[in-house]
Amino acid sequence: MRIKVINPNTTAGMTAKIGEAARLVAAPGTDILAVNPAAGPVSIESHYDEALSVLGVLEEVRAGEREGVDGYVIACFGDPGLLAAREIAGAPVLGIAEAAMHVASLIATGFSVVTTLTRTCIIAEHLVERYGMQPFCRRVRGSDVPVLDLEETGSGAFATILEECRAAIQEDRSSAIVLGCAGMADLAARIERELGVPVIDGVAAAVKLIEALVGLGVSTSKRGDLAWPDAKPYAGTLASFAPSGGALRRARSLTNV
Ligand code: 2AL
Repeated sequence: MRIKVINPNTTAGMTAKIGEAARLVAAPGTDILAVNPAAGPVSIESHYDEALSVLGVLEEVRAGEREGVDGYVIACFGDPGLLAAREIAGAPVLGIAEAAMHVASLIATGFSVVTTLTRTCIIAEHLVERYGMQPFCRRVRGSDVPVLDLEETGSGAFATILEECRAAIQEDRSSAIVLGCAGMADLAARIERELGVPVIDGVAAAVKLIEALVGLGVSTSKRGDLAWPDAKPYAGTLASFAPSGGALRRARSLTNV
């Protein structure tokens, strides 16, 4: 099975770290393709960054459909472009926020999200609502660690995040932590050892859930709103993004029959 893990920002070092975290949990026989778009923000820390990252995510999913990958992970905690990606993919697509929150809700009655800049808390809070996680999510906490500080040894990011996680356990009545950034993927095991509660990294959670969905033989429904977008032309510099009505995937599955 091949899972394409898409880092929606353009920082290659973070993509490599995300790939390593994915490979650590992947089953034997699962290949992880960790990629990032060539163009776009170096980190995603605002609604604007997030909106502009979506084209790169969709470009990677379109390429993945041509390559015939078996599943996709959108490895940014805002789950940018998730439903659009599902529309254009025949294989299952998961965002790391939805994967992490769902896993946390299965092993604890209450969790806190610990994320990067406080200004991004609203993005996670909107996702808590969208995924129906209000009964489980006790609080979304900003650590005010910038995303790219997670790439710098000596930035003090680990200590700051650890203290925010400790405060979550003490103050929020939470019994699990969801890490609110793909750049924290390498911190989960250390924080878990320090605090003695489950710490969920969405990259690992999403990879295992994709393996489970593929194992169950289920994928995104192509009936209703997640059906292939209707074919139509797109104008100007976005002409290459014009939907083909799912012709590519349908042609491939017909040849496979
Ligand atoms: C993220 C993330 O996961 N990747 C990124 O660039 N920004 N999320 C966040 N809350 O800062």
